Amino acid sequence: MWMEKCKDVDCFMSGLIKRNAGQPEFHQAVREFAATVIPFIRDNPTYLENQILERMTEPDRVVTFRVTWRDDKGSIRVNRAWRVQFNNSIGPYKGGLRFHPTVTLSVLKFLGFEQTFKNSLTGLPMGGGKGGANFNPKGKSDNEVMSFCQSMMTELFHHIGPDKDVPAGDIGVGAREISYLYGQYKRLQNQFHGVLTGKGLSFGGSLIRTEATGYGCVYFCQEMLNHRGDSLENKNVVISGSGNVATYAAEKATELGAKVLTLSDSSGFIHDPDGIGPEKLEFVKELKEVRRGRISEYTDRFSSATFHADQRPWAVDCDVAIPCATQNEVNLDDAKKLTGNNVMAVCEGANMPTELDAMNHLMQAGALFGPAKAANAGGVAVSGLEQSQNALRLSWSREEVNEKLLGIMKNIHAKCVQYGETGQLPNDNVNYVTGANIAGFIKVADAMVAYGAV
Ligand code: NDP
Ligand code: 2IT
Repeated sequence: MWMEKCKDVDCFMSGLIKRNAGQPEFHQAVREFAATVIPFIRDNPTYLENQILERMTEPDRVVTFRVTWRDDKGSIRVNRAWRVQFNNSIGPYKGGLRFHPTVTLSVLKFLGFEQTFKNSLTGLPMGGGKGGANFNPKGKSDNEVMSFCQSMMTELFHHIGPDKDVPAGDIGVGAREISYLYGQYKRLQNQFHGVLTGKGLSFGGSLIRTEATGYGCVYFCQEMLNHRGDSLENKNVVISGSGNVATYAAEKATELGAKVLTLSDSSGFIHDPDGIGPEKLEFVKELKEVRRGRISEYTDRFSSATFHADQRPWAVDCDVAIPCATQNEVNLDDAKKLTGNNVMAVCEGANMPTELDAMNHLMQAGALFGPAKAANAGGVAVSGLEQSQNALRLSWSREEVNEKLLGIMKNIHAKCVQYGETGQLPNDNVNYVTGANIAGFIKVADAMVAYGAV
C-alpha cells in the first residue's frame, strides 16, 4: 500500500503527478486536499486499508467528444467538450458546465474533484462531476451559442439523466445556455424532468438559484466573522469578477451593511470608493447579462469610479476580500498586499481562486480563510433543492429557498468548525481548509468503504 512505503504528501503527489502528467490545476487541487486529509487517514486505518485516497483521486469516468457547429457565416467550427464524472458514491453526479477558451481536462478534473467534497458538505445526496468545452461565447451571437449548445447536447444527452448526472452552469454558462441545452435535451429524450439545474422559472427552475452562490458565499463569510464576534456591518469589501457569483455576492454584502469597492473582468477592475450600491449593481447586471459589455463601461456611467486596466483589485485597502472570477487569481504577491492592508477575511466565491502559497500566507498572517468548497457551496446546494422540487413537482417560495440556503451555509460552517482544529493558527482561528476537507471527505469515504472494492 502506498502509505506503507510512501509516508507523506510529496510522495503521494509524485505518483499522482506521474499518472496525470500535464494537469497542473488537478495536481494543485489534490495537493491541498491531500495535505490535510493524509494525517486524518493515518489516524483512521480503515481508509488506508481501503486505498480510499487513491480511489478518490481517480475519476469514475471521463467522456471526451467533438462538438461541430455552424457560425453565422455558414462556416463549420469545431470544439472539444468533456464531462468528468468524478464520484457518485453519495448521489448522482452533479456539477456545472464551463464554456471558456482556457477549459482543459486538467481544469475540469480539478473542478470535478473539488465538487465531490463540496457537494458532500451540503448534506444533500449529490455526487461530483464537471464538464464544459473550450468554446468562447464572447462575441458570439445568440444564434451561434444556440447552435453550439444544441450540438453539444446531442452528444451529452447520452451520458446524463436525473438519476445519473445533472449538469448546471459555471463560467460562460448562464440562463441562456442552460435554456438552449435543456430545450435540446427535452427534444432528444422526449421527457421533461430535472436533468439540468439553473433552469428558467417557467420550466422547472428554482427561485434563488441565480443568487445562490453569491448569497451563500456572503452568508458563509458572515458566519466566519460572527464566530469571531464580528460582522460584515461597515466593512470594506473587495470583489473580483462581475459575473453571476460576483454580482450577487456584492448584492448580499451590501444588504448586510458592507461597502463593496470593486468589481472586475478579464480586462481589469473598477474601484468605486463611494460603494457599489443596489442601483449601480442593477446597471452592472444589465451590462453583463443583457448587453454582454465590459466592466470598464461602469466608469462612463459613474464618475465616482476609476478603471484599472489589466490589474486585479487586491491592492485596494479592504477588510474582506471575495474573489469571484476564476482559479489562481490571488497569488502570493496579491496575498501580501491584502495582509499588508490588514485584511480580516478572504472568502472564496470562485473555485480555487487562491494559489497554495497565497492561501498559507493569508492563514499564517491571521486572516480568516473560507475555502471554495465550503464558501461557494450555496450554488450547488440550491441546485440540489431545484432537483428536489422537480422530483416533487412543486416549487418553493423565495423565502423558503433562501431560508434553506442560509441553514445549509450555517451547517457547513459548523462542520468546518468541528473538524478544523483550532490552536494552530494565529488569533485561535479555525482552520477552515482542514475542516472543509475532512468533513467533506468522511461522508464520501464511508460510502466507498461500505461499497467494497468498486
Ligand atoms: P460568469 O461567467 O458569470 O462570470 C465570470 C467572471 O469572471 C467574469 O467577470 C469574467 O470576466 C471573469 N473571468 C472569467 N475567467 C477569467 C479569467 N481567466 N481571468 C480573469 N477574469 C476572468 O461565471 P460565474 O460567476 O458563474 O463563475 C465565477 C467563479 O465562481 C468560477 O470560478 C466558478 O467556477 C465559480 N462558481 C460558480 C458557481 C455558479 O453557480 N455559477 C457556483 C460555485 C462556484 P470576462 O467576462 O472578462 O471573462
Ligand atoms: O462550481 C459549482 O459548484 C457550480 N458551478 C455549480 C454547480 C451546480 O450543479 O449547481
